[in-house]
Amino acid sequence: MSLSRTLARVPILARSYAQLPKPKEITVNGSTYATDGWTNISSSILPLTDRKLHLDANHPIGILRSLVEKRFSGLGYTFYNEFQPVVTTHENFDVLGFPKDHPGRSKSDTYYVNETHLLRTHTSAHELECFTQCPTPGYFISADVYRRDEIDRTHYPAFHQMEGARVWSRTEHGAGLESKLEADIQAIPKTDIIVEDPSYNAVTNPKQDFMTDREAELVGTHLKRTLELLVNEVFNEAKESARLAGSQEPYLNEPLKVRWVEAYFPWTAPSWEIEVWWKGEWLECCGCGVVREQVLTNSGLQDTIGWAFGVGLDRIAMILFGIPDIRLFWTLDERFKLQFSEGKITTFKPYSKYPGTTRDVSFWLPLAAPEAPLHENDLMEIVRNTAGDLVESVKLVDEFVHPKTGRVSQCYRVNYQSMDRSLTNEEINVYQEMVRSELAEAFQVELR
Ligand code: FA5
Ligand code: MG
Repeated sequence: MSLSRTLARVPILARSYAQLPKPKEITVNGSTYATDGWTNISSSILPLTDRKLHLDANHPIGILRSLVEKRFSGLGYTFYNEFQPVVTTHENFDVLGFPKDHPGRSKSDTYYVNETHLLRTHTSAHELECFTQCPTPGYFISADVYRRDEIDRTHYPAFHQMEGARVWSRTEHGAGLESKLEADIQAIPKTDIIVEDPSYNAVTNPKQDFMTDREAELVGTHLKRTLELLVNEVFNEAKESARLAGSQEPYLNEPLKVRWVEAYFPWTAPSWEIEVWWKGEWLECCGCGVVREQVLTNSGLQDTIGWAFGVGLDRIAMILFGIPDIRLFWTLDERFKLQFSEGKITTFKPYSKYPGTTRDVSFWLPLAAPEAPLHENDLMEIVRNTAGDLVESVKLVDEFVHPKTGRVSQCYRVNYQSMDRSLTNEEINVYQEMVRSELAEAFQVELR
């Protein structure tokens, strides 16, 4: 874009979004909602809710979804892929037992449509309706989810999750429940993955009282073998695709290794995360656990036991397809899109590498906390609303307290880098100036 065209956009963009009168209504995926003091969905997020990348059979996210669904078809699961991203706070938080003061509920972490509706922050928001209506013992849900978050190569405010769950009814199986669980575990296809599973800790990660020790052990084992199968399928495909692309890196000859780590989620107990050993690092890719009785009974399932998990698809797809930056999933550039097709795992070939340019913004925070104190996610949002996907990352690089005045100074470094073209210094300066004035206006910081 030429500088004159960039500048022509400035008067519109440079008006502080914090100062703009809020529209009375907001339309998301064709449904209109009244706004209120909670509304904080920004103009840069709204269009993403229509993209449905997980349904695009030729997009890496859609290809990954199909790969997993194919592995699990015929094993007793229903696949749900069409849920809309606006859900109620009840579905996203209350039903799952999130405490009222859980940070996930705050306006700085979550995009609210209004006080009662929000953009789902995870696919677990659909557990209630799936447990209620699912005709098979298990289900998978794939969907786009939204979180106000930091900006870097592996974090983006919109990403994708795949939820899985499986239940067993005590009423249906009666005294045969344990043998049914054992048989279902036996029926899971075997893998030769190496598993590190430190012994179960009843104190730090206890089972629920409504389950016997044996039931908890069997449900946990079914969950673990299922996720190991999923990981095995996906990461062996990733290796195969790297080999086909000509890679001879040593990790390709190592056996696949995972480990189970204790975790906490309000609606499961015990809870775990599975991590995969990948190119010399443990990669966290999924949270899971044995579903709490309350969630099942809230969904009308009496005397039922089961498990649930939630996998982040984007970081796995980055590995599977060799994609270096999470923003690339959202590009409309044909040079990205044309590289991928249904059912095929191929390694991404960078079509260009444009250098990044950094700019620092330093400021003093107000001494007395202003009405809305500056949260790091607010700053991320201002930068993103101003410069969109031209922002590769934003990092706090310096912070100190003035010894005499007690004021806090912060310095953030913004890396501007386009995925599709070279940026000029002039246009970066324009964006940076807008970021500075937005910050000063919205948060009363004193620029330095
Ligand atoms: C959850 O979202 C839970 N709903 C998972 C769950 C489901 C637990 C069912 C128990 C039962 P968590 O916040 O850890 O958990 O996110 C799950 C995965 O999403 C992470 O492992 C990670 O792979 C991915 N993820 C989280 N934040 C981002 C982000 N900003 N960008 C890309 N991927 C992300
Ligand atoms: Mg996590």
